[in-house]
Amino acid sequence: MIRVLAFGLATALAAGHASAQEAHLRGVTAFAEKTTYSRGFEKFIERVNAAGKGVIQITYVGGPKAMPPFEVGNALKNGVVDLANATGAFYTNLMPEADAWKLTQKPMAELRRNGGFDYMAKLYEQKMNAIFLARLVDNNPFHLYLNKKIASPDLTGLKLRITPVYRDFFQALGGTVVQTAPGEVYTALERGVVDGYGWPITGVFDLGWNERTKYRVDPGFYTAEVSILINKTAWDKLTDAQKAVLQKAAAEAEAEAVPEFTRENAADTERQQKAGIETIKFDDAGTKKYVDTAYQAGWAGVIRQSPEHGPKLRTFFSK
Ligand code: 173
Repeated sequence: MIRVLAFGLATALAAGHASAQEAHLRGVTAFAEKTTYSRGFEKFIERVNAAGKGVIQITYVGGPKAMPPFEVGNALKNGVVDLANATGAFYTNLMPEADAWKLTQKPMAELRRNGGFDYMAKLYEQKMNAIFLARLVDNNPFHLYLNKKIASPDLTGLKLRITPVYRDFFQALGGTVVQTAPGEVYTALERGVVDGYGWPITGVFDLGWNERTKYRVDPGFYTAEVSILINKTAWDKLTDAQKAVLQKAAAEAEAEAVPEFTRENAADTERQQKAGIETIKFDDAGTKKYVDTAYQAGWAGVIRQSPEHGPKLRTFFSK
């Protein structure tokens, strides 16, 4: 009897010991290290590593030097990395619906209440084997940057650098598009391979594109999305205490996104002006056509690629 008890106790201690071991996760970012769209993830890692001593620790693998941005989705899905900082446009090969985040007109807090978040979360589980932890970028409009002046929303004859974010919109206005990772934009501009590019209001200075940019078209359109994903197999192996450290850091990061980008949008708008980037504005009718086309072409693209889920997402995400 005592032997049986002793054995049981030893087993319980061993099991207790195993589950109390510090978890180690590896995280990669789809954007250059220490630039605008990696900073939120880097802060998240610092928070987790500070709060998670002895519980959970993240090793930062780095950015595009470690892994091409358009490969990050695959690596996360297959468990090559446990955590990824990426935008939906970079893994549309696995989940075309992820690009619809750009079209959200409601804050994440509301989407987490109205079912929109849960709907997307299910798609992340099914298509990416991933848990969506936090959206780190929101309230951060995209713009068209140009080196040739235009007077109306007509992009005929212009060659523009894109990702899936901008494809349907720029094509709807007559533009010719070429997809590149952010790391190739500078060279494409320098060599005149493109006449312009799509990018959010912030981050133009990170890789020196200001040196090769004459104009920004106003207003912006959509809102950028960059989020932290975790491989679901890795997630399922974590204890409640380990999950709690990630969830707390994730909730804090998501709550900070809107105020953070309100500040950064204003700062970078001013910085662009000081750097001599001129704004192009259309007349009222042109502006309306530009913005309406953005949303109309954007949703048409999402629905074309996902006839099953696109219309549903539109009802959750649109105002
Ligand atoms: O232009 C891009 O590379 C892109 O799609 C994007 C998305 C979110 C943030 C920054 C860039």
